[in-house]
Amino acid sequence: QPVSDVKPLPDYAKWKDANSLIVHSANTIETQRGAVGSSVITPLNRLFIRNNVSPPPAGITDNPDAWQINIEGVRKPHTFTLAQLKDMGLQALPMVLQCSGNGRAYFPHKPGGTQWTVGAAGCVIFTGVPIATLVEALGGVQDGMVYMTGTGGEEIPAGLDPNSVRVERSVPLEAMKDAILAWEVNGEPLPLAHGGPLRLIVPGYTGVNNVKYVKQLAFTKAQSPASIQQNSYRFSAVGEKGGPQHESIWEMPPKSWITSPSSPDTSLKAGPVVIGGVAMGGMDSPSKIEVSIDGGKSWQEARFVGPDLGKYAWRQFAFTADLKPGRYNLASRTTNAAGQTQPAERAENNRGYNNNSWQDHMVEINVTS
Ligand code: MSS
Repeated sequence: QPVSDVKPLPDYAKWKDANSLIVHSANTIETQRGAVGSSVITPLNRLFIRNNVSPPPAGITDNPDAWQINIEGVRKPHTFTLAQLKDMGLQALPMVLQCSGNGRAYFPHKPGGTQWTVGAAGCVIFTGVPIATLVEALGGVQDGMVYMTGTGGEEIPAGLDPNSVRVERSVPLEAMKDAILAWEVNGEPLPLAHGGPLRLIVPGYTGVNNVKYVKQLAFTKAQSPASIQQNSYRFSAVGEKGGPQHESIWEMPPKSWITSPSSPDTSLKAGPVVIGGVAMGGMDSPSKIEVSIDGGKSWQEARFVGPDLGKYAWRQFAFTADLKPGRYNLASRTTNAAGQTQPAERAENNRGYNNNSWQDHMVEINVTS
């Protein structure tokens, strides 16, 4: 990006590594394609940030153990402090956190919203208490509940949403199975930027469903009335406004992209070139990864580089190609353990959600003698 476009990091994210990031705005910060590294886990100082409204005051993370959360819609509703949650159970969850709008920049109809390329995603380890454990301790979910609804801790500025003062998301009840309430990420107390002191984590589901600064977890009959649930994050046709009649953005599809070489203007010398990237499987492990150097005409199987940290994590891959001088279109395509393969075409939709097209994510390189 030209130097004049470089925006400063906002105060709450000053500790991040500016050289690895693209700052779209104070609340939308993307990881550069080449800054992912090859160690499975994304360092926190390079992890993307997305806030729909400004985060709450930094002071809320000063005394994390005193943070309170209400659990509703169970037989014995209860308010816990974070200190109490810490004694109820412990689960570490390596997983991809990815914004619903990651890859929006590649939609030809130019949807409004942050023009994320590949970097509104990272793979991190959240640690917290399994929600299933809490629910069991509280006598189970009340009869007739179909959704799990998380309520965020910041206030939506007046006038933005007539139906809610809080960021609220509902997911199908079945998502509870592997979900946790997390207070730690990559071994550190959860920072404000990523939802500290406490965050709802729903692995396999897009970023927005992972409610930060969570102050209430409710099992509900209906989805939250908040606009972020009813109107945005829905699959509507291009040109059509989203509404409750459209499918909500929940589960992530399989996806991969090349992270090195990372940019179209990378100039490479002929000879062996290691092509690297990341592959995620969505709701199942990535089980196969292929690379193409001819824009998808032919494919060859690449190998996974790092360990398998479970079905919700991504895996780095590598493929060594012996390249003669010329121009190449590099692409990658993953298949998950359920047999779903990343498609060539994106699923068109008005707001530019869930882009997992391998075509859209190609990198064109120039190899010289
Ligand atoms: N939460 C809250 N509370 N608020 C807000 O704003 N956002 C979303 C999630 N959660 C929010 C929440 C989104 S949208 C996303 S992506 C995520 O978050 C991000 O994360 P990080 O940590 O990275 O920042 Mo899209 O689908």
